[in-house]
Amino acid sequence: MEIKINGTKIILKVGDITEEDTQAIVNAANSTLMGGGGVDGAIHAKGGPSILEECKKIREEKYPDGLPTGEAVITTGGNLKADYVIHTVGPICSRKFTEREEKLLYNAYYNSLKLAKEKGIKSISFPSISTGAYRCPVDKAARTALKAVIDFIKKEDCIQQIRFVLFTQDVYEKYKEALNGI
Ligand code: AR6
Repeated sequence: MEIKINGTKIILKVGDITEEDTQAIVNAANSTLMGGGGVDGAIHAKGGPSILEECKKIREEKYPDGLPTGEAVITTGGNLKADYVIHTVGPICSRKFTEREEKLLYNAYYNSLKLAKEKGIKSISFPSISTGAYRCPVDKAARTALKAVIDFIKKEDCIQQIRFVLFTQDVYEKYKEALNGI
């Protein structure tokens, strides 16, 4: 499914984000930036060790205590098709989704897009941040994700294409419902 708002195409698809050929892909990382499971594990495994080296440097130079939830940083894409990986940290929901989790998740998407804009990135792919290991409810997380993206592109027309690359049909359907409801 796809829609166009303000010159930016929003695309929802089922797929593996590590295969995307957008200029940047977004990693659902954790504060350590040292890798993990899920999307994070897949990105580091396919992208190779240079991504981790850059993450270590970012930790040393800018975030010795870890990347705060809702913030974003950028590395190159190593061996991936994408030129860049934007690493962000979503909230740990453990199934609850109060205003606090909503705001932090919103920030994770919005700050990733702000960083993409600063780097002149024209196309970007997002996974469904925080809905795996961090257990945010997918329907609510989908609405927040789409709201953040749409708010951003209503203000900025710099990014041409934003993809949501969803791992399963089930998650895809939830995003589709959320987009239809906006
Ligand atoms: N491509 C697209 N989506 C994927 C892929 C993939 N290759 N692999 C998994 N997903 P998660 P989180 C989906 O757990 O909830 C890590 O250990 C997955 O099915 O990757 O933000 C980090 O290091 C789910 O729908 O991210 C953190 O510690 C969605 O991506 C923690 O998990 C997000 O699942 C972050 O947890």
